[in-house]
Amino acid sequence: MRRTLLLAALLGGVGTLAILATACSSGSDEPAATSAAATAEVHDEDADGELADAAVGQSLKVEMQDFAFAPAAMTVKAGDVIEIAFTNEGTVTHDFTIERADMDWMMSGETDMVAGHTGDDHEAGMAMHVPLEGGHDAMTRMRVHEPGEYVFYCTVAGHRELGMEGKLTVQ
Ligand SMILES: [Cu+2]
Repeated sequence: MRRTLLLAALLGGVGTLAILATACSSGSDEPAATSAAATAEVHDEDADGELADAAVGQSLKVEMQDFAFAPAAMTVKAGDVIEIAFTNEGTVTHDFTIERADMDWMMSGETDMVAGHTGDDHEAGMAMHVPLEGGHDAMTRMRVHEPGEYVFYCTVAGHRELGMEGKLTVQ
């Protein structure tokens, strides 16, 4: 069932994601407070291993801070595999979340995510969700299919308002 949903999301693209997003209890203009509902399964959107085996087109480093992202603006190419090394340099838990995008992503290599979280928050309408405790880090790969401007932010209550928001430009 779960695998079918994820596969449908991959194959169906925007339409399916929109349906999943409709099921999300939070609107796009307010932080989602759904990360606690993360399932116990390991994030496995890349079940066929395609992202894991693909050549990396660009490597980025993103710091989560109390309370900002550095950098707060990134530009990548549509269809490229982007490897992002996340580090939470802050003292409290933060996350990197993209709510709506036609994209694939996966944890790659050593990850150090918040206990009980796996980043597999698709049912909550999130396209990508990487929660990290202070001082922890994670390697990820992602690929956004459609050019456009996407917002990323931290879903922890109040953090977005304090400045934890940024822009991902996909060309
Ligand atoms: Cu935060």
